[in-house]
This record gives sequence, structure tokens and C-alpha cells, in this order.
Amino acid sequence: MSATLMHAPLTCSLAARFAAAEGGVPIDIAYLNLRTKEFELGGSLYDINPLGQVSVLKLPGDEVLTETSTTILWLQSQSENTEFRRNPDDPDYFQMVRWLAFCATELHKQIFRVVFYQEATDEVKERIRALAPQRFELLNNHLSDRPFLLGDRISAADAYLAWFFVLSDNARLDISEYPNLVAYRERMLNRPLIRELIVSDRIKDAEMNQQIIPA
Ligand SMILES: N[C@@H](CCC(=O)N[C@@H](CS)C(=O)NCC(=O)O)C(=O)O
Repeated sequence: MSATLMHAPLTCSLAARFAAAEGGVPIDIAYLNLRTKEFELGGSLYDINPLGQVSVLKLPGDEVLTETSTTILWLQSQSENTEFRRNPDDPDYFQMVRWLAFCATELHKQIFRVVFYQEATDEVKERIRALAPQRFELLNNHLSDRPFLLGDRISAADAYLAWFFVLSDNARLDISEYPNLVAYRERMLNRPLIRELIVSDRIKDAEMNQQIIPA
């Protein structure tokens, strides 16, 4: 029996989909529209997560896991691909957890949570965008001698960071001055499984008329 990911196209639950795909972990998808909070097959996201947010993963056995970073961690723990999966006793396990936390707190919630939401004024959005260069510099330096966040092998942390770069143009964040980030973004978004999921999510987003991400 597979876990079911509550998935709103192009949102952070796409990061969980990337992790599942790269790890070869089969999952079922329950599509929902994040603007209306309604599932495609009926029902409200609020009934599963009172905050009305993704990511939410229903585990086999019906236990519910929220928070993108933990859904990604669980998914990677189920991978049979030992090149992809990191176990808690692997030397780089905590580096993976570190980068997941970085993506969640320094990029996703710090930046996207403001620039994509109506409650912030344009001035506030610009001040938040001004936090990006410092974070990009840090990532650019880190990626100067390794293709992925943990080194030579892709990990679940890359799934989260790749998703950030799916939407970084929509957030009007310019990475052109950071060559290692530009290369990383190209490398990640052109991986066949990831590219396929982005294409299908763009189609689904338009079909659902979600209208939550500025062009
Ligand atoms: N704490 C959650 C929140 C993630 C989050 O902000 N998700 C966004 C989509 S990328 C969301 O559901 N936004 C809808 C809302 O805040 O009402 C997590 O880490 O997964």
C-alpha cells in the first residue's frame, strides 16, 4: 500500500513529489486547489490539516504527516535506492536534515511565504527579496565543488531546493550572478523525472485555475 500525497500543483508538495520520484518511491496523488482548499475528488484540505496548508502525506495505515521537510524525510526513508536514501547513521544524514531545514526556513517560509502572499505590501516584499542574495551567496559557495547539496549523489534535500528554483523566477528572484546556482538549477530541473513532474504540474495548475503563483 502506498502513501498518498495531498498535492496542490507547483506548490511545495511538488518537492515531496520530486523526492518520491528520485527515490523511486511509489505514491498516490490526491490533487487539490490551494486557492479554494478543495480536493479534486471532493472534500476540504482543512479537514486533514486545520492550517489549510500543504505538504500533507497520508501514510499507509492512515497516519497523517504534515510539513514539507518531514514528508520528504519520510519518503526518502522508504527508498530502496541506496544511492539516494540516507540512513540516520550515515555520515551525511544530518547534513541532509540541515539543508532540508535551510530550505524550509531560510528560503520557503522566509521568502516565498511573503512574496507570494497578498497580505504583504510591495515594499515589504522588496525588503524580503533583499534577504535572498546572502542566502544565494551561501549556496553558491557551498555548490562550488559539488554537484548536489551533499556531494556527488543527489539526496532528498536537493528535491526541496530544486522546487525553490522552479518558482524563483515567479518570485522575481534573480540568480544570474551566482554561476554555481545557475548550473545547479539547470542540472536539477533538467533531470528527466523532475522535468516531467514540472510539465505535468504546469498543465494541472492551469486546468485547476489555481491562480496562486504570479506569472
Ligand atoms: N509548515 C508547512 C507550510 C508550508 C506552506 O507554507 N505551504 C504553502 C504552499 S507552498 C501553503 O500551503 N500555503 C497555503 C496557506 O498558507 O494558506 C510546511 O513546512 O510544509
